[in-house]
Amino acid sequence: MDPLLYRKAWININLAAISANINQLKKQLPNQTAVMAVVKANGYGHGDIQVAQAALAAGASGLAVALLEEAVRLRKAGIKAPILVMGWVAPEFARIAIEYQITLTVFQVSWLETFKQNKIGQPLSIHLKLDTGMGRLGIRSIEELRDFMAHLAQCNINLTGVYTHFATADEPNHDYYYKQSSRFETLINELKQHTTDQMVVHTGNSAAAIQHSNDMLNAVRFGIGMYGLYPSLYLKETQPISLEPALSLHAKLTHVKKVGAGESISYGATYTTEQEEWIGTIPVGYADGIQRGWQGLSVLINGKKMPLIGRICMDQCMVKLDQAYPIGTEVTFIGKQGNEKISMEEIAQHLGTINYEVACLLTNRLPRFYDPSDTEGAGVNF
Ligand code: PMH
Repeated sequence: MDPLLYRKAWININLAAISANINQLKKQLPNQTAVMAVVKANGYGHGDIQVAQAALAAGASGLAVALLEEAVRLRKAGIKAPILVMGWVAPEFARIAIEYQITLTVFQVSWLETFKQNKIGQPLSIHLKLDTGMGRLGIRSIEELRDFMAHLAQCNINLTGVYTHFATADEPNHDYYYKQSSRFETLINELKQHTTDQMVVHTGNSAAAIQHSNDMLNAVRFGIGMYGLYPSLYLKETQPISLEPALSLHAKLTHVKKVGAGESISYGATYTTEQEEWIGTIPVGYADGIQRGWQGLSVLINGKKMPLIGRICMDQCMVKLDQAYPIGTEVTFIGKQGNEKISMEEIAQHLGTINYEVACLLTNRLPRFYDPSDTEGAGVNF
């Protein structure tokens, strides 16, 4: 069903860009390294099901999410590819993972004990998480690993993969990356003493996949780069790979007026006109993910940058126009108009955050469109 579009505000997702980004990475990776598409958090705000389908069609061999809920949602949408849940899932829900053929991330002996007590008939597939320096989830020492493997032997579980996650792979200095890599190797060597199972061994996120392509073992977990966004400003500047952003965000002016000098705009009267000015009203606000911190950023109208002025409201915000424009004139918050563009990175810098957060915080109130004819707003008629 098409989303309702009574309000003139929407997101375009260019799925061809998702495919192109996967192909760019694949060109750089050794043949034996597969791509897992990371589609957690509603595909970083881009739409999990649509991105998953596009990624699989472009040659991704599996999917990764954070929550069991996210994995089940993909299965219910008819997606058959392997899905890894990277977050911690309570052992009580292992039955759900088995029912939907979803792979869980496991690394705790206590987890295995609860799982064993629940006496489930069919085997569960898991990937073992090793914490080599992220300090978040996973086994850290050889002793813990031995203990885990001893308990695993008593469980109806297939160990189908093992992985770690890098904390600094997006940086120019690789020291910590190498420290983590070497810890991983030590733990993997120990693991091989305890099992002969065929496992998918994977370490890399986008940054590691881009900067250390030849170290990437059996698979990479490609998140931010798949969406055409760089994992850090350093990688955006150095561009070791060419990525194309998939998301653009647009709206149409709902009101245009001329105000006299010395008039204030929006809550708190934080902006006061210095002279007569044309002011436009746009029907998006912080409930759409355009946070109050966006005040002072620009939007594109008529191919030109114009500043958002005054406080951003819940559902609306105001822009200073360079002239009168008709109601219904297109406004671009993220993306291109003519020769100008506004990137998620520049928004993130203004907000003091990262592009990941800008994308993930765009709420579901903004409808997403995937048809290529919509990518220039052409398919959106009002
Ligand atoms: N693997 C794991 C375990 C992750 O948590 C993430 C992203 C990825 C792969 C993909 O990383 P990329 O998007 O940089 O390619 N996780 C997060 C996070 O927890 N906070 O920001 C990104």
